[in-house]
Amino acid sequence: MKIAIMGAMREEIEPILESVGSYTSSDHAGNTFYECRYEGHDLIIAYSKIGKVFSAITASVMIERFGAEKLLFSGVAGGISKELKIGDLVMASALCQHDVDITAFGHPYGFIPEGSVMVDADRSLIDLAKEVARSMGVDVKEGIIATGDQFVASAERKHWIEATFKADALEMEGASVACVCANFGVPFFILRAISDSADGDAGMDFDTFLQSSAKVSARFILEMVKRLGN
Ligand code: 4EH
Repeated sequence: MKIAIMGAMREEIEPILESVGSYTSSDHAGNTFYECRYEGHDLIIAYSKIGKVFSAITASVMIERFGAEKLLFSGVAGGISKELKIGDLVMASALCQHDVDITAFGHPYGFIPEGSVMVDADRSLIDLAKEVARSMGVDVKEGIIATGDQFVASAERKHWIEATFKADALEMEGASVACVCANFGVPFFILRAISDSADGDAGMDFDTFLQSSAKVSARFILEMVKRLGN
């Protein structure tokens, strides 16, 4: 099976590239795409750059040009839920765009006509992740991930996102990737390890924990690939 693995930042895919052995690379639409064989699968790996627009481009290219049949996202996130500490894993059950606001027309926050506030992730990939978590002896929380083109470093904004969307974690790419995959009919899975708590300390914590948390997420994603059937 052709499996896409994407991140937003170079740091999020570097631990994956380091683990897969040899690969080839090609440039397209502003990204570099890495291809390799791994555990009986064809992998296509890339980082998009930060935010909803760049991540939507990359996911679209992985599906349309490279023929990805499933897409796994690996990266870091700001924690909202008190259960999520730095280094903990969270997988999205559903994702939303916290920065979409056409409430002036009577729509709820996050809603775009002919779309939906929440996009559900693939149930069988979530179930697979639960099995992988059990066999690795690690904890993965399932929750709502809110996405927006903002690095959230304020308790006030974080609490608004929590109250409005019941979100457990936030980041800047998951919902756009989810939207692309849902519209192409490609099953997707969004995994994040917490790098900060999206409050006043977020900037400093992020710099401290980006690399270590990115590794936690990458390691788990590769275990999932090993368990994916053909
Ligand atoms: O890709 C962006 C990165 C931050 S912006 C979203 N990623 C990390 C997840 C994330 C996040 N998103 C929003 C972790 N913590 C977050 C938070 N709010 N508090 C960035 C980072 N470094 C350099 C430049 N931009």
